[in-house]
Amino acid sequence: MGERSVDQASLKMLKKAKQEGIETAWDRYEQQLPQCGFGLLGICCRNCNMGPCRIEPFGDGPTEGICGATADTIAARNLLRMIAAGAAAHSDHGRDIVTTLYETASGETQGYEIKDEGKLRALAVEFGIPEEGRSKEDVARDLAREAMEEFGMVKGTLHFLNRAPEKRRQLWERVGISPRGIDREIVEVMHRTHMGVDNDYVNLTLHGVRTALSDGWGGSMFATEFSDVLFGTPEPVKGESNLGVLKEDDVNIVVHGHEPVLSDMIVQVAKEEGMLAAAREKGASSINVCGMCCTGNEMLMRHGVPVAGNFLQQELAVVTGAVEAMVVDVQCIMPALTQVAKCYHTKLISTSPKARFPEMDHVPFSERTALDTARKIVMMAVDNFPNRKKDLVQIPDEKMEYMAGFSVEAIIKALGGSLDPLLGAIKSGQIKGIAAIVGCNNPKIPHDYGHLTLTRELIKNDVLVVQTGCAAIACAKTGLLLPEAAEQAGPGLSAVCKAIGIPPVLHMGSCVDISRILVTAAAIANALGVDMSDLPAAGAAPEWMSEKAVSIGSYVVGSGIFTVLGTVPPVLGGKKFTELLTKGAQDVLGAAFAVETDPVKAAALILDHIAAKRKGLGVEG
Ligand code: SF4
Ligand code: MSK
Repeated sequence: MGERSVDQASLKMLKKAKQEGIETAWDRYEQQLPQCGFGLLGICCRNCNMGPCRIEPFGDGPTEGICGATADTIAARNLLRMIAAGAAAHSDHGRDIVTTLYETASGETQGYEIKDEGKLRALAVEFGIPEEGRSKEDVARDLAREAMEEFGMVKGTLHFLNRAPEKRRQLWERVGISPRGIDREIVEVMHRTHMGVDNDYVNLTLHGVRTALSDGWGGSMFATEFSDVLFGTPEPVKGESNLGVLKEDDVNIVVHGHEPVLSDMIVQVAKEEGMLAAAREKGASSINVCGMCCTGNEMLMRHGVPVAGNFLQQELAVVTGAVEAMVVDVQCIMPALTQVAKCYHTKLISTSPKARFPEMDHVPFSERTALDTARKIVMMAVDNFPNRKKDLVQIPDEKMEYMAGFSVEAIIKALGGSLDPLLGAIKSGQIKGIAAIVGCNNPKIPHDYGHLTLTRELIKNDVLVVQTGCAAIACAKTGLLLPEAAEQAGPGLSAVCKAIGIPPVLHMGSCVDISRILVTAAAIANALGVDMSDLPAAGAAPEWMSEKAVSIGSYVVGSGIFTVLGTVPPVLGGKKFTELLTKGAQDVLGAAFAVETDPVKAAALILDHIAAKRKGLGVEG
């Protein structure tokens, strides 16, 4: 696996980048080698100015920081801060969506409407908000207020915890990790990890899980559910993926980041006749809006918008020379884009007050003027079309059809109105279990190799795979998200997919939409009358890189689901802490982490785990 990517389109663009003297993340990764051993092991600390301190991992140097903090304390504190950052990112995204719903219901936004009134009313009932005989705007305002309070709530625990099985909720209570207000848990991480506060790695870990749970069952779940209310609950939809979706004759706009609030408007505005006429005037045939990373996932789930690629393809999209504008919001946007764009004509446009980039154009976005802002941005792209350096344009041919849009509601609909057919298939052994494969790309692993190998191994063994984020885009690019991919599945899974007309790999959305996976797992556990830790289910992040992934992994394990990481987390310097994450957690949470960089071996671990859980449920075979 000496190649940088297993994706042909990316390899072509990497070759082009090299010819044109462009550095990419892979080059910069190589420049970093060898990476700092203390950092890799998680045993350097900068939490106070007596430091920085580092622990000598081989015992022939300091075994404690200046304050006496041990390797386990330092590694645990560092991981907790990663969880806090990840949970904050997801939850701040969630809060923005909740705020947009509130402002929309108050008539203060431009271009938004409540698209799924049914879901709005169902959520209102769930939160105990009267909805009968009331306008959807009144209900939405009350619901959004209630949600806003959950971020900083002073009493009680998060409402969405009620969706979890009784046994899981009791466990959280018993262990003392039922999450309270989302902001509170994140603040408490920062307090506990301050010099001289929580120095017990076990106690720290428990709070880390609690904080992560406030993301999965709080911030992320709000982001997903309220996005559905505002933009519509996804239904199966077809589209195309990979860099080949860029069009030679069109104005190409790539929307990149995570939040759908602006990109949804850009998709809408790019279809306006005035915009299309302006594009024609500049010599283009049309306007082609494509997605990248999770903004792309949000758009493809609801509109079937083409997706140009996943995380490690962001620079490569610019290298095609065919992108008039890359519009970014928040998260996973490489600052290196500004250097790459200098060699082409691409306009990079930041839009969030939270995410500015030196030398990038900034068009401030506000929900109150969303349509106007979207029009301004689309016009900037249109005006940039004549600036294309034609000799630098090379769009790879590679593109592939996908089927996405598998919200929980869409899965239940595809199953004929209830989860029963899925439960029946699991009990009979046609489907052995369910694996969630999620997360990023990371130049430490050949791009997409981890996602594709693990997914293929699992479906071949009759494990239904559900995906989000960049993992899902990797599979979209290879046709694994098509019903025809059932041919690559084992006989049982293949038969189920063919009978229902679904792919063996279900795209459930963006990173925050892992909350959809939690809801599905909880519903299955509830239907079987068991805890989530009893399910023949597993999580995996074969190519993860972001702090959000640390939070995700922690809430998945905290929800009782065994999780395999494909890149090594910075914890190994804390030996007892690592032992806790990979073994001890099993006794407390009913699930633990495994680290396995070889996706074939990771699949074997998951298959063994699923077999053991099937045995536990008495559904062997
Ligand atoms: Fe060193 Fe302790 Fe300060 Fe960390 S908190 S930098 S280990 S003295
Ligand atoms: S975009 S968090 S690289 S999955 Fe959600 Fe992809 Fe990971 Fe960002």
